[in-house]
Amino acid sequence: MAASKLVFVLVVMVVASFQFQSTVAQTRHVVADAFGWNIPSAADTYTTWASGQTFTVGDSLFFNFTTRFHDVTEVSQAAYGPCTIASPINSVTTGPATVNLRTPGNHYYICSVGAHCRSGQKLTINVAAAGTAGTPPPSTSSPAPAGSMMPPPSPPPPAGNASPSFTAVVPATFLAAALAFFY
Ligand SMILES: *[C@@H]1O[C@H](CO)[C@@H](O)[C@H](O)[C@H]1NC(C)=O
Ligand SMILES: [Cu+2]
Repeated sequence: MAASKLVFVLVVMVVASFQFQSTVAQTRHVVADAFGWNIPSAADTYTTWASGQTFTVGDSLFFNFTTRFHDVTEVSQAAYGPCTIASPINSVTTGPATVNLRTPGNHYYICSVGAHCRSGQKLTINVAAAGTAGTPPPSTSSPAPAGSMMPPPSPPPPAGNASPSFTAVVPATFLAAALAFFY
């Protein structure tokens, strides 16, 4: 029957795309979206952007800037606050630049050109270890505004389970296999 074949094909496609997402979830974060990596007009431009992102080892940051006008300099936490550029961890001077997030924890990026960093061209992010989805970095969630009609966010999955892909993918695969058998 045509309709049931269509349902089967749809189920297989959904399952296949879900498995792909679960196992190869590497996000490319375009820093500040269309604004790119420039001197912001508001001091909290990059803080606000980062608070809406979830960073995981294996992801990358895309800093869109024009070579010689800006750079991406990774610094220590101590250097980040006062915008010290004396002992950078790493610096990329050619833009646009892709920075791969290889280690978990906090990372600090500034622009070392002129007084750009002190003007707010600085970004700090918290990178979660790979395979720890469900344990979001601390202090990224904010309470819903008073009077909001939005339901509270759903609780995270139980802590300590190996990975979301196991619990979700195995039954999905079984379902797809069962359907393939019957159709
Ligand atoms: C980078 O920024 C420039 C200037 O805003 C923009 O024209 C260009 O499309 C951006 N490039 C990418 C790859 O986002
Ligand atoms: Cu700059």
